[in-house]
Amino acid sequence: MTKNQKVLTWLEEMKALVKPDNVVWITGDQAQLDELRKEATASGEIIELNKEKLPGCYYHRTAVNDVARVEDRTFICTPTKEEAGPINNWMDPKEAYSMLGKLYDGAMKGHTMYVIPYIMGVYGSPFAKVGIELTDSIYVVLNMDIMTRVGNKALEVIGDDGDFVKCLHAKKDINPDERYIVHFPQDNTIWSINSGYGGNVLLGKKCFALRIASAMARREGWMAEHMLILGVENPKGEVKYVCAAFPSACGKTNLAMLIPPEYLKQQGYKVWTVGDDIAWLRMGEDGRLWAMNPEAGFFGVAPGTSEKTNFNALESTKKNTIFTNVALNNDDMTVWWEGLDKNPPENATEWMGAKVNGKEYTASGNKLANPNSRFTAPASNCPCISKEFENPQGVPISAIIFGGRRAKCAPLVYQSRNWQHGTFVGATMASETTAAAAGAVGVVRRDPMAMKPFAGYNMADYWGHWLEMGKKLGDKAPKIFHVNWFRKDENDEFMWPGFGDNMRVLLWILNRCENKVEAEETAIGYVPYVDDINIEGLNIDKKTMKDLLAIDKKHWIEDIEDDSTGIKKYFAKFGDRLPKEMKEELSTLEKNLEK
Ligand code: OXD
Ligand code: MN
Repeated sequence: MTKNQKVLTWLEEMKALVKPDNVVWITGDQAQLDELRKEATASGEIIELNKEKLPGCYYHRTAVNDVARVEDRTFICTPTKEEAGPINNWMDPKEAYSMLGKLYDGAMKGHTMYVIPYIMGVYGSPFAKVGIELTDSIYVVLNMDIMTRVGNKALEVIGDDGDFVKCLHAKKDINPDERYIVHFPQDNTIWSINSGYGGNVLLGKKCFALRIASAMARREGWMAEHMLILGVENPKGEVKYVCAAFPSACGKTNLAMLIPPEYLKQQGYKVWTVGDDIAWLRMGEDGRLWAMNPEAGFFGVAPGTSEKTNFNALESTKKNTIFTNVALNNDDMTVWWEGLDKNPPENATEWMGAKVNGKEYTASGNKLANPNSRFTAPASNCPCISKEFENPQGVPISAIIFGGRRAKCAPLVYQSRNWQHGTFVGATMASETTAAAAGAVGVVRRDPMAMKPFAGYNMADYWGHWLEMGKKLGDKAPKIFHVNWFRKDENDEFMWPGFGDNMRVLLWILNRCENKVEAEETAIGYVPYVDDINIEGLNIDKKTMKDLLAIDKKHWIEDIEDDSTGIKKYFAKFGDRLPKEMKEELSTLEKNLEK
């Protein structure tokens, strides 16, 4: 398969450790993947869905104890704890290898080990990187085939001597007490054991493309970010690209696949999706920041996805898709989840495998699909996939957008004063839980750049790296913005319609990038003048727009000072490693708020 001695030596070591019965190389050949689909169907690991309605689609159920990423069992094993920083779990690398070595010993006895060479990024791109995942799960092979570019091409990329990220996954007994997702950034190595859930086992995604890649990116002078990438095409046919980082459940996939409101569609505006979750960014020869989506598919949350909320995501799942932990409609072998439509199938199997009358079951408040049930869909299925999706250079970025769920604090949109201030805006990003429980006001969780669970090294150093990148990019750096689609009024109602109407805000952002619109300078940055966000066709008046854009200094001071979640308290965790520029930005904000 390959003459690359680094691959062969590692493979022998891993074989000696996990002791599989057989070893099968995944070549990328469709006939081989078809055989694996047949084998997994015969064993019950996957179920084939309706051939007419969902051609090439399969269904899979994970263990009930294994339905999400496990952040408390995710480790960054840098040589020192300081390098991993205060918000990552850390283990000494030697101890981790030794402890996990015992768990892996013989873990694949009686199983076949699949060797999956894969590319993160476009084949032929100088910015693509290769990983090899060893796994005893056909489900993993089939998902990796959708999410990455698998097969011999990856071996071709590394040639006889190139490096790769070493990924080892064994299902073992899916024992949650011995489940570990462990990263060794200095060795480009990932070890995952006792899980079968996507985010823990599709090692190209969060483990490689974010945690390991963020550490590589720092060493090599680029950035690996938890960001969507989209293009906005104007009526003249010019396309401008933006990246956006939002924490989970803040609408990243929805924004990436947005359908413009009618008045803009009629003028000829379009949105093109380049990526919905991860962006690799680097400085191009022209000095600008360029972004590439390292993935080839979408691993999207199913519940809440409907024709209305995200038509393009739903369309993407109509063929060659794997559904995990949704509900089955036994009458026609299709799938269902909460929020798809108002008609739960009567003859259903819920996500844990029990046959139920779906109508009665959901009427009693039960959920047919797990709230974190997923679709794994090829990006090529997406009706609005960008024609630059396969461009080996990626796309040039005009704006970076941070966002969170803030009922009160952040206005609908504002622009940072410059890259350093924008880095501070990202570093202090937070999202609030809704005030559903009695007495509870939104609980703020800090999630810097939406990377809290994904930075492969000390977050303070990661901010330092952002500042470095800004210095390199100089005045060609993208402008940095913050949005908040989730502001609420005094009746606890959302004030902004969100979804496609977010395009109205994107246009203000792009106009700012091109100096086409003025803005008001405030304590926190530049805020739109009320008339500069188009509200044609919306059920919103000027007064609401004013409120959406208002800055209440009291809330901002609380955000800095709060005893448990405030910025000061958060920054203090990082001690001396906190870049001085972040301290400067904090005191500027404090001074501005005092005025
Ligand atoms: C996530 C995901 O958990 O994209 O952020 O799956
Ligand atoms: Mn994500």
